[in-house]
Amino acid sequence: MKTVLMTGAKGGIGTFLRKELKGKYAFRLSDLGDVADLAANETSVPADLSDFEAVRQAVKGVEGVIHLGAFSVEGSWQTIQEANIIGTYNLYQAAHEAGVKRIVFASSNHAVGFYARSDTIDHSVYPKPDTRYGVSKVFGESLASLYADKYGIESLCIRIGNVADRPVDHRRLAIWISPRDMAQLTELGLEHPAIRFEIVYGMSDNVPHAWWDNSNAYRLGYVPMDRSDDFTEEVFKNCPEDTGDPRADHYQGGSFVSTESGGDPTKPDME
Ligand code: 15L
Repeated sequence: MKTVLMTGAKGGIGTFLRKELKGKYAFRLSDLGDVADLAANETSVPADLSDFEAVRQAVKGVEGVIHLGAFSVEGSWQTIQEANIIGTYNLYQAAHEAGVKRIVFASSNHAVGFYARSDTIDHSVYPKPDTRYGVSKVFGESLASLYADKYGIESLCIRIGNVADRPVDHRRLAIWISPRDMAQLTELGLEHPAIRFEIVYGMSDNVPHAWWDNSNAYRLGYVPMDRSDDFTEEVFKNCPEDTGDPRADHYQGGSFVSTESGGDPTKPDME
């Protein structure tokens, strides 16, 4: 059984993945504090990602990393810089020094949040981050690319939509990914023999709502099990399509795009 370090293990996605991937890996679980409810094949290695020495200890001897650890919404520059920019740098550099060859990087849809919902984008589009948080995810993808080309560390970057048991609003009908589909993509990222540097979108089978062309994930063998369209009726019954923030409703990143900029629909960058 492979030993895999999971950073950010106490977060929502980490909690889902531990359940979905139970028994498949020996997990070294890392977060700021101890992970309390350890199952068989799980150990806890608390580490602050901005502390290089702590990260060095955490990666020692592992065969792969699932890098979820981050401040996962918009935050101050200092917060994003420490947790996401320095933290991800430390992770890649420590992995390189320890000879770890495979990393699954939790990127985010907010790396491309300023694409309009009328656009269909694939993995090769130029980034359009909607927040400092989104910028940190673009940074992480760039770092993954650099460490692939320079040092041969293989990365699957998953631009995650929203991992949840069900899509909770209209936007999530486009970007939702079920826990088991997220687990499938993660396992593919750890196991696929021919990954060097790849970007895929972390979404279930979201036809006809999706804005993303996920053909790169399908090319790598991803076969999503769940469909957001099964929840369309429920979402239309419970949520207004118009959230009252036209800018948020116009762009893929939703409310992240209007954080700190007001949500003025007359702004000239509304395409
Ligand atoms: C993310 O990247 C966030 O981490 C998560 O909390 C959700 O807000 C998600 O994006 C989303 O866009 O719904």
